[in-house]
Amino acid sequence: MRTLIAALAVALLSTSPAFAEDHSAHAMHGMAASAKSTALSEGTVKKLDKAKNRVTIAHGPIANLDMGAMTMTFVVAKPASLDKVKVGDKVRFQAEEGKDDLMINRLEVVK
Ligand SMILES: [Cu+2]
Repeated sequence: MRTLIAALAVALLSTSPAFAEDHSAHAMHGMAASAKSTALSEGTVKKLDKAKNRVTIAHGPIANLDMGAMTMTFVVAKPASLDKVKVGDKVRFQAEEGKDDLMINRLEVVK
């Protein structure tokens, strides 16, 4: 009985490399990831620091960063985008990992 189980385990292990090289599964992964990273998150502007190019936002969940709702400060990729918003504005934004901090690539006011 013990040898039968061992043989089964070997058989299972030897099939797994083939499964890992399933290219269609990889393609699906790529699609899901890119759809996620372009998703916009929502929040409210709490503070603007144009000198340091930062904005503090009380944000909802950010799916692409696996982040829950919280208030935090982001660096803004395009300084001019801070001219369009003011404290209290509801915004939609796209954030991703920057060099040191999380970076906002896209920021728009919700009307
Ligand atoms: Cu956060």
